[in-house]
Amino acid sequence: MLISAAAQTIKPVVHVQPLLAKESAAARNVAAAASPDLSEYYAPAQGKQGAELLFALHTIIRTGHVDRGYSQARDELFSEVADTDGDNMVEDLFTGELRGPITGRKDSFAKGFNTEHTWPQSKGATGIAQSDLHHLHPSDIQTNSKRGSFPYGEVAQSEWSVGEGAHQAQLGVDLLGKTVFEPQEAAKGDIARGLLYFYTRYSPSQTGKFTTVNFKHELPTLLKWAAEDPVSDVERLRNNAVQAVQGNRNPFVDHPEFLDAIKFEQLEIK
Ligand SMILES: [Ca+2]
Ligand SMILES: [Ca+2]
Repeated sequence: MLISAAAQTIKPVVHVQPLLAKESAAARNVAAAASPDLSEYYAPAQGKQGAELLFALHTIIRTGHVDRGYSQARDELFSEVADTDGDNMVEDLFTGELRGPITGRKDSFAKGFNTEHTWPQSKGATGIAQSDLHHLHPSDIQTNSKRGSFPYGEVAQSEWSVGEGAHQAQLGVDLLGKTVFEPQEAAKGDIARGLLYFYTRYSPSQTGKFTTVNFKHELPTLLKWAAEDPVSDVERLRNNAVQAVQGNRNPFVDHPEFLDAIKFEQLEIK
């Protein structure tokens, strides 16, 4: 089922108009994604595990992280980060629906998109974290309002849904009776790695609103999703695009094995 879900996410490239400059940039990005030399970037994490590795990664990804403000971040999201193939068509995180042409945040509103904070603003995505592109995604405005600030999870009893088959997103209760939001199959690992990044980036330097109330409930599901929906080439390109504008990377896209080495399930999540 997961293989077919992944296959369905491969969409034909729609060339609205010849965009030679962007296409050659995309081609360079593909080459970079194939063999990025990140050994120096991750050198301080080498040989570490558990909480020690988590803190080493925190220090690496905090260093050089530039806050460009929320408006600029959303323009970067819609024009570059969520459009790594450069065709001006952008995907809804929750169902995979493609919309465009979109070249910035103003176009995105006109196409019914807004910006999903996978770590909700009400749970601590404020300040520099509000505009941290590693956890921001284009999303349909109505689906995003259904998600609200509920935790992500696997719905056992559905109350609302949109999309079909592997592209369905739904809201409902999980096996523990908690209301959760479940996205399309292809987004599950991406969301998981973004939230695990967010915890690693911000938990040691918490601000007033920061809370792990969602994250604690989500964690077992996030680790499951990260394993079931492995890192894709699009995610690698996205990671490069985010680094280009905000100066830091998602370690769990570059090195999924860090998740096993940290042993999140054995950490005390405060
Ligand atoms: Ca695109
Ligand atoms: Ca994926």
